[in-house]
Amino acid sequence: MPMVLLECDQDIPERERHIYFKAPGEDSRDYLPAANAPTIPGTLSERGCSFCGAKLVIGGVLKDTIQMIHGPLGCAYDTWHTKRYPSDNGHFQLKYSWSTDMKESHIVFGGEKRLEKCMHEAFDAMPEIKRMVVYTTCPTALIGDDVKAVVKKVTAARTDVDIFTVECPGFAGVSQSKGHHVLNIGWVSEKVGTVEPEITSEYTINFIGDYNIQGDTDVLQRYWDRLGIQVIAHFTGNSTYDACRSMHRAKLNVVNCARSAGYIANELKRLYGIPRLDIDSWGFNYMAEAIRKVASFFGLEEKAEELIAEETAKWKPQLDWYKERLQGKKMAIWTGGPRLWHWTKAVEDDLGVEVVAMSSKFGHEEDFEKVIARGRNGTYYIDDPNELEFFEIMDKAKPDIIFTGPRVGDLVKKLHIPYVNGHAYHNGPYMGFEGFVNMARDMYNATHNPLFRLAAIDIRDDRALLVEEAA
Ligand code: CFM
Repeated sequence: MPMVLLECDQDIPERERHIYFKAPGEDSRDYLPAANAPTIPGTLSERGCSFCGAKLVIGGVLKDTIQMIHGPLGCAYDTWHTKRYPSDNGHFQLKYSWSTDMKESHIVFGGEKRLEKCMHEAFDAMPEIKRMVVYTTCPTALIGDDVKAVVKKVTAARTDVDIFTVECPGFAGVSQSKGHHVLNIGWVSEKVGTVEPEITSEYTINFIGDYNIQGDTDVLQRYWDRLGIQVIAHFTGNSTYDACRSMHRAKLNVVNCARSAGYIANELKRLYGIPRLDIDSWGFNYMAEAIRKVASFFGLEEKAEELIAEETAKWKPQLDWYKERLQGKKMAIWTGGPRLWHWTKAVEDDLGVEVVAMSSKFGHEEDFEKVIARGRNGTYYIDDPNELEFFEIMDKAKPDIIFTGPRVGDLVKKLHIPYVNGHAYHNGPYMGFEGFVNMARDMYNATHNPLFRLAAIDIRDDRALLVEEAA
């Protein structure tokens, strides 16, 4: 009985197809959870919308670009500043967001004029910024505003600007995953190949599917620099709009998040013949393996070994200190999808932590293939979970720590289980050698924090206090 029908799902038995419990000796190919499917009516999904997948995850990371969101104010507000992807130009992209603030009359009479006015206003207000991404949202897509025609007009009036249009309203797909796809394909077909980069090394890569969460990109950039590898474009951590237009000139595409950006790597291979190399950037073993793979493509094996030895000598003692104290702890990962397969073996091998439950909001079946192959027996694998399932699984799996976002994090607090932000991190970066020490430190601080035990005491009950004092 490897697929699981939870107690709370008795009224929506279709949910059984989405929850797998891995047992020894099974052929897991027979039991892949259904994924990337429409959410079942009756279940309160934790998913985001397709527009969010394009804007919050990929487009909004660009550090020199106006993000014009053609829709009601909430679409702009709710995809702004919840994600921490800093940049080396003063975090322009974190400070600002733009909305056409569509109201009822604009919906009735059309919003094209309003969009045109807003685009000019934004460029006038920020004269040093010459790049813009315009997004449609549910209402403006439904009323049929011709955004591309407006972009054409504005570009004709301002010859020094470049504008990219993302037509991916919230309802375009079953989750944010659709937004990744639309942005990837749109960008590679309309923008890649329109700028020529300055080539400074014979070893050139694009680093794809890394969004500089709390400085991840910066850590990896130091490794590429030491190997003498030039990064033509980061897609899109700490990146400029124009760097991403010159991706066609790299010799290799190195892919971290295959879910959100595997599409552009595949297209770059198809259109320009650039090979794709997937890596894992979290964890000591994985990071070393990644550096070896990239270096061996260019014949830089020796330099790679030096780098790995140096970084290991510097950070391994700290990692081991945490490993000693985290050994045997149980962990749940409740995020988007890829971090499940990036992390489960990394925390097991490098920290001795067992991952006992993993849920993916929008991963596809291929993500479940990867995570089930890498994950342990006796672990739950869940697609598109709801809140009641979360509580029931936590009760069964009993993790000591949960990696998830602030929304599920609030539920976690009610259970008096420590939580670490698995999306934007607590105190990152988490990638690379030093990053994984940060991740271990945050796990240690969370699991050893006495507040969680104290917070679980009902202070209305004097006896509980007495028991606590006696302890
Ligand atoms: Fe890729 Fe990401 Fe992730 Fe993701 Fe995300 Fe994310 Fe995630 Mo939150 S791009 S798929 S859409 S690794 S925002 S930085 S943490 S759910 S597992």
